[in-house]
Amino acid sequence: MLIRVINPNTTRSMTEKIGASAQRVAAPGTRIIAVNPDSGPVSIESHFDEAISAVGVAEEVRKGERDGTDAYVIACFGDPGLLAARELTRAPVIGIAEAAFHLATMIATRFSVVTTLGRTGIIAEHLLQSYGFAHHCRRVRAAEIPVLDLEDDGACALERIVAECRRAKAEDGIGAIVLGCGGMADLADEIREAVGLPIVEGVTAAVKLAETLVSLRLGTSKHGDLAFPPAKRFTGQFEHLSAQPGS
Ligand code: 2AL
Repeated sequence: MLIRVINPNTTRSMTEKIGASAQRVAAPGTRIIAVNPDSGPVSIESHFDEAISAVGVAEEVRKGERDGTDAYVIACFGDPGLLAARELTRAPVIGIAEAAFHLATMIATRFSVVTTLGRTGIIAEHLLQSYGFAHHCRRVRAAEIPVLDLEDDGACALERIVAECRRAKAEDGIGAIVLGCGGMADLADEIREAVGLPIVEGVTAAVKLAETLVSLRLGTSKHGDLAFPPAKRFTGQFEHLSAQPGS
């Protein structure tokens, strides 16, 4: 089974970290390819960053279709371009936020999210609403860490995330915590150890859900709104996204 894990930002070191976390939980027969777009923001922490990154996600799905990909994971907590990506393939496409929310509700009645910057909290809140998980989430918290500080050993990211998780445990009346950034994938075990609560991390959750869907032969439905988009010509810098085989 081939799972293409797409880090929607262009920071290669984060893509490698995400790929290693994905491979660590993958079944023996699963091969992970971790990729990121060639162009776009180095980190995603605004609505604007998300909008631009969604084009890169679509490009990576188109590339994956040429490689026989069995499933895709979108490894950014805003799940940028998720529905567009689903339109482009019959394979399952899983966003890390939706994967983490689903699993959190199966192990706890209430959870909180601990994300990077406060200003990106609204992105998680919108997803909780649109996916129907808002009633399960007590609070979206932020450790106030810029995404790229997760790549900087001197930034004390782990300590700051643990401190916020401990506040969530003490104040929110929750049974689990969802980590709110793909760049936190390598920290989940240490955070779990330090906080003493189930910590749901989206990259690993999405890989296991992708494996489940593939093994059950469940792919993205092509009946209805997730059918391939209408063939048409794109112009200018997006000409390469014009009608493709299979669409
Ligand atoms: C993210 C994420 O997961 N990757 C990134 O660049 N930005 N989202 C976030 N809330 O920090």
